[in-house]
Amino acid sequence: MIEVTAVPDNFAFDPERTALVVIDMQRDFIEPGGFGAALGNDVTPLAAIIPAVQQLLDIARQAGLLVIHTRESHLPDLSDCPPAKRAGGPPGMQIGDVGPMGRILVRGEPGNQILEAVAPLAGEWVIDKPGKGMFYATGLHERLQQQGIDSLIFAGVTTEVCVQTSMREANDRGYRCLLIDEATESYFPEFKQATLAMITAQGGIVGRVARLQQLQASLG
Ligand code: TIU
Repeated sequence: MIEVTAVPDNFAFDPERTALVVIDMQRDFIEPGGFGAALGNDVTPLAAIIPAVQQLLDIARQAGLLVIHTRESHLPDLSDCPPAKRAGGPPGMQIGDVGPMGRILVRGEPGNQILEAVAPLAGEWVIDKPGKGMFYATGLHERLQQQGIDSLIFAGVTTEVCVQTSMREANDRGYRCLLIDEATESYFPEFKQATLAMITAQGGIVGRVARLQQLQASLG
């Protein structure tokens, strides 16, 4: 077992039973000129985590971890998009509408692609998810069980939305969860900090948080 110094206490994992999950590093959320920016968000803090996510990918690949990438995406006919979710967006900028990088959150559109800088390698899993959480309507839990995965290391965006939802779903399914601080970000810095605090409160009620350097040190 590998032991990582983390908050609130150490995170122990077996690399053969652990996956790195990189949540929704898609162009529409992170690039200037994408959907996230068009909604008025400052994407600069999100783009700033790219080097840390690259480093984390390198570490995970070298350690032989299963690597999983997710995208928040819907089918072109929106049959997997609940009307209530679609109605949550402002008029003209709802899921399926034509945004600055193609149809918003629709599979196959330019804005829905993972950033080139953190692109999946052959053999890595790419999970298209219609929800915020990575387990809803994806079949991912069954696939992870088949692989014997019991621990998950998380990165990606945004911390309080798709990352936190996925961690909570994972926690409920019995996975031991670690979030890497520098490899996740929010459009709202205070929401990131609040999320780290609530994940690790009460003895790590959702999971643990470590710095990239702490993970690196543990793998020697
Ligand atoms: N990936 C993800 O977090 N989806 C979002 O819609 N996040 C927002 O913060 N809006």
